[in-house]
Amino acid sequence: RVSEDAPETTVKRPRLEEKTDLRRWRMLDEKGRHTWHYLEDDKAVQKWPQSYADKWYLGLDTGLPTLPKPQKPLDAVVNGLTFFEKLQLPSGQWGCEYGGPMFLLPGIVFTWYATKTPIPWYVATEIKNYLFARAHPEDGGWGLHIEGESTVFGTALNYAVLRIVGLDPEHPVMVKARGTLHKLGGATYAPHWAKFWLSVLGVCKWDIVNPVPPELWLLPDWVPFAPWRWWIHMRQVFLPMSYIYEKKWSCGETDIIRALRQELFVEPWEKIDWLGNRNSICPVDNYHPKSWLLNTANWFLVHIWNPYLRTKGLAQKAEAWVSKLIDMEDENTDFADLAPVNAAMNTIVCYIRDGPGSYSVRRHIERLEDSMWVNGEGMLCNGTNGVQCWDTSFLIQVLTDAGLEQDPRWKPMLDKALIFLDNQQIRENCKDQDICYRQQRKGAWAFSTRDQGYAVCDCVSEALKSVILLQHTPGFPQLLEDQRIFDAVDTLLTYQNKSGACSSYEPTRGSELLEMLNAAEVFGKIMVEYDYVECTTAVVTALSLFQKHWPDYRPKEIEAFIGRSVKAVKSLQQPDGSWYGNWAICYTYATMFALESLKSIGETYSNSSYSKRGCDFLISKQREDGGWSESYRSCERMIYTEHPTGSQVVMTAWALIGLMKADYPDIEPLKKGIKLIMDRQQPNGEWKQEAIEGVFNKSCMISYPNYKFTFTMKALGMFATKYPNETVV
Ligand code: LAN
Repeated sequence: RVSEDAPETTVKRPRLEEKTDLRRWRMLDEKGRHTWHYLEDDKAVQKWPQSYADKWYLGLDTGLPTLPKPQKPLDAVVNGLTFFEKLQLPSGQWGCEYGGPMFLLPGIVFTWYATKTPIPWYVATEIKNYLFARAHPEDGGWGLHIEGESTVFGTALNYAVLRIVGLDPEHPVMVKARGTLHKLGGATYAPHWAKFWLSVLGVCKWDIVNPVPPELWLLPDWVPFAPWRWWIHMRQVFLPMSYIYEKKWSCGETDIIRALRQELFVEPWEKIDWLGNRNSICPVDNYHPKSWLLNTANWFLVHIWNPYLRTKGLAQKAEAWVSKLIDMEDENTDFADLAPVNAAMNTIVCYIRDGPGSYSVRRHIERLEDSMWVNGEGMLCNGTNGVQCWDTSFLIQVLTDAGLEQDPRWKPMLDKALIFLDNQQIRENCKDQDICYRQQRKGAWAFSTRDQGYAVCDCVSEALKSVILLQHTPGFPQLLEDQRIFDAVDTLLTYQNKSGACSSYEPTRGSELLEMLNAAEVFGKIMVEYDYVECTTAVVTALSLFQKHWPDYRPKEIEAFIGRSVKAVKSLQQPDGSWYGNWAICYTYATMFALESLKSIGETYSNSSYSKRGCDFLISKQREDGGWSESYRSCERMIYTEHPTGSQVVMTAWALIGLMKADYPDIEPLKKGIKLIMDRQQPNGEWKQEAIEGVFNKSCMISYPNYKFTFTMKALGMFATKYPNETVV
């Protein structure tokens, strides 16, 4: 409909080069906030040398030396730490690429385009390089995530990104991608989110977007499907989407936009039946088909509500409330926002509402940088603004598991890591917590940074364990006084679901039936919080550790919490003895956690049928070479599936950790697995990247590059403390 900007044909196209000089990229770490900078000036290059971490992220030679060949598992841990220590950043954390999903970068680039934010040539160039590197080797399209098959979602959006950063439509990569897109049916067959973004660009007409009614936000809290009950990621995306949908806003029409209208579709653009294609979706994109209920609701909204029933007064009221909630999200996160999906959309809302050049827009644009990442392939967008608190917590636990926490060799590294967690603890609740439906967070840690400020129960737990473990190690300072530990525990105790299990950001607030309103099509299980064995275990183990040191603090509640949680973990066990993993791949990951939960109440292989069946499951999946090799397909299909490339070190480490937590009695399978991890270690102490490790929403994979250090070393370290005399060579 209306475009609020004057039509313009002159948005400057970025200059595009073949490549940038990777030796000029630097990652700036400001108290955990990381941003990438390209130094064009030679003097600046000299003044700010590349760190080991920069080189490692960029796939350049780090020049780190060959280390003595490990004789024992503990030597391998020491070698791993010697390497990993060099990657620690000044603030005390380990930066991390967090790529995988292929729908994040488009949101950022479209937002730059819609807000007329210039794209520097080195950014445009590296985005192009990344997308070239990640195009499907056979058909040239892009999928939902880097290992997935080509979809309309991935291909239409990333094709548009490439055009915006300056690619010519006749470039062979573009021709190939376009061919694949057309074979899949073209952009009329895109899922909801893609139709939304393409309408923001003005490549689609808004009629093709299924309704995103802002009025839902006016529903009273008691309504079973009121948005405050939805999983936080869904409601925080729905929020700005509903605002933009309401405005039917599209950015200025340009040559590129006009060209995309011709290139992305199979039909002539002028003849497309926009309204009639709202529900068209390519089968490969349609992981979670819309329910009859949602289809009926959409029909009602489009054909009855919007034309006949909707009043202007109600629409304005809804818009005002949505706008206020967006402001609260921006303020609570200093414009970083929950994740780059809603951050991009909130930026557009501010651009529409506050105008170009406003503080809100400028600050948003700065903050979008926090999620950008550069690696040897090019520039991508991370799933969050980093993995800072999460990875730092695990690294600390590597040392405590390996019994190395008192070794002065690692003291400086651990001191810095502890200082990082000290700085990153969230000290206050959101001031408008109840109005904007936020969970209590005082004393908590986020997955990434305190600025982002979203407590996640397992992130709180892992950080809390790490802090307690270090602060009880002689020689470490008491940075967090007891009250701050109690704050964390108080917050953790708010996380238990009725079932006894824990979820991620909040206890479950709505029924699973809400999945009938899942409009995204490409993801499963997104509408509400579910019971997660991983998160539950983290909380159980954190509370157990806390109780050992502070037996008099809320003892009854903690005891009851743990008892109910472990019971819930047991009830989540599958008939084959495994557990389904929601946040990494898949049965192996979750079974590791479940066995740890059981161990925390003293149940192990020898005295618990749950533990024994979990171990037997893991053992049944061990391969000839001693490793484990589960594939991301397990998450989608919900059946254990092997990865075609064979054993993976991270997967092997998870299985071994699970078995060791369960005191699995036979050392032979453990030795075989440990040997595989040791054999894969490089002479300089690092491990190479293998298949993708993480997942969310059942269908989308995400990378955890630091896991190949933290979990491998944890497995080796646990083995070394359990069997100090075993050499495994
Ligand atoms: C994450 C990353 C961390 C992850 C763990 C802490 C590992 C997990 O145990 C709990 C859930 C959590 C916090 C999690 C939730 C979903 C996230 C934020 C992600 C997988 C990273 C990216 C993903 C987010 C939803 C991506 C944006 C996509 C949308 C569908 C909005």
